[in-house]
Amino acid sequence: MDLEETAVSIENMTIRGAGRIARAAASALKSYAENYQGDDYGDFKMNVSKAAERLLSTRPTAISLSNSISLTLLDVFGQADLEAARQKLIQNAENFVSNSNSAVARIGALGGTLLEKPGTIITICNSSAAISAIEQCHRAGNVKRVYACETRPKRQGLITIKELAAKRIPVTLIVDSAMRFVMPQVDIVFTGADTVESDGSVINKIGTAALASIAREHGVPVYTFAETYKFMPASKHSERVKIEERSVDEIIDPDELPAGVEVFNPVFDRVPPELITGIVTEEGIIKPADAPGFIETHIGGI
Ligand code: RI2
Repeated sequence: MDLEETAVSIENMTIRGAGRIARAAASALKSYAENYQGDDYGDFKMNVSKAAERLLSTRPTAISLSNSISLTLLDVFGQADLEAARQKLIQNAENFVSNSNSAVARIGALGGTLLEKPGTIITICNSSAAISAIEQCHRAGNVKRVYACETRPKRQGLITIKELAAKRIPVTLIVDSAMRFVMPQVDIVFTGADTVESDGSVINKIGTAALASIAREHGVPVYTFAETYKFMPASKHSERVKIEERSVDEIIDPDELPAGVEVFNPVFDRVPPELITGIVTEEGIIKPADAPGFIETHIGGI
């Protein structure tokens, strides 16, 4: 897949999930650098920067995308010549992908300790980090059942049920509007994250804030799984990410819309820090209030 094909696949969500998007962007920049034919360092810098901008333009909300690009380009243009810059970029991208995969595994291991006895989990959308944690809870013998929210409009809950069923984890698919109905049977909420803002707000798939509010109403703890590169970097301290709006046809065939009806399709939610019990990172489990210090320590360099 060349860089433009990767960009289009991220845009149309063939490649989706904050972690996967981040790894795909790093890998696309790596291939771009490997296959770069020119010999002028200035042109290399300009073309790599344009390639990075194209990847950045694909989806606005997951900070994992811009963090992966920043980490892949870290110190690249300060190298003495084109070849050194190329090698630096390739090494950065390889490190990012390998660290990202290990982070998901480590988060799963930590998440596996959150259920101390057999219980019921509810999750939304499809998060590889949350699934990694569910799998570890299952290995510990502590998963009675997982409720998987369908996650309209793109229905990524269907990916979740397939993945859990393949691991023989008991799973029940529900429509999103059934989340309150089942909450009395739920012991813990597991969600992924696209971004953790510097005040500890978690940005995740639309419906996550409703899920967290309903959990709070029922006294059910809410854990979010977020690798370090899903936190806002210190350079963006106190900024908010843009919440992506996607097209009408994800919800309804535009030809079926009565005249004069508008459709609004925001695809992410901002979950306020007070609704989150803990954020599970590869560096440990933190409280949302710890986010500023965590960001300074772990992602301050970009
Ligand atoms: P992992 C997804 O976004 C979901 O919101 C999911 O919770 C989040 O990314 C994190 O996924 P989308 O790309 O990185 O489906 O844990 O819009 O796989």
